[in-house]
Amino acid sequence: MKEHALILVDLQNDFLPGGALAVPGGDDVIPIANRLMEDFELVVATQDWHPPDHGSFAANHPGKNVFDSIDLNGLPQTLWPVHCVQGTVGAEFAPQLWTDRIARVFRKGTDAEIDSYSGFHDNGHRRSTGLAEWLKSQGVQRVTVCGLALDYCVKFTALDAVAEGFEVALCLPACRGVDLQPGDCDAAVAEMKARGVEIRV
Ligand code: VGL
Ligand code: ZN
Repeated sequence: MKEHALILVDLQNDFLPGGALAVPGGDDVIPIANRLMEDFELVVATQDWHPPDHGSFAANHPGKNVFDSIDLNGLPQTLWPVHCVQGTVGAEFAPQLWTDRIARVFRKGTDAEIDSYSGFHDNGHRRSTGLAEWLKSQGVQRVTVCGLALDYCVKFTALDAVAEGFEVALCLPACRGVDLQPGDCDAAVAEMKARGVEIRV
């Protein structure tokens, strides 16, 4: 039997309304994610987990503003508000999330020098979080991805899952995006679809 896992992406306080990098409607996905977990034998979660000196924070680049684009150690980097700092309330999972159903948590963005949108690798594909290796060790061949933010961490996690050889579905009702530019979310969905991700609506 093909094991099918659910990957919950970054369901953390800082991405919910009132958080440092609030995704509009981010709180709507928590009850949907809770219900979705009941359909899976295996649930994993990613957690954005930055040190305070992380290079993706605008505050760490004097003269730069939030949402500016810079070169960070050779990679294009959008600058974000300080968010998901290790050990802070903002980095914790949403209190309404049924975390007892999560078998393992994979933290990312822990290296100050490079960001990590995907739950599998950093943005330079330099280091693995161990997620792909662990899923494969559990016999997983198919994953369903959902969470926050659709046009960043969800997208890159789904695309990396395809690259790792998994069959990938996206549960769109359990995602919300940033849409820094209008249309970003639609473009993200189109890109995932073009790369073979099954879009479930
Ligand atoms: C995310 C921007 C910065 C995400 C994380 O979870 O989509 N976006 N860090
Ligand atoms: Zn982040």
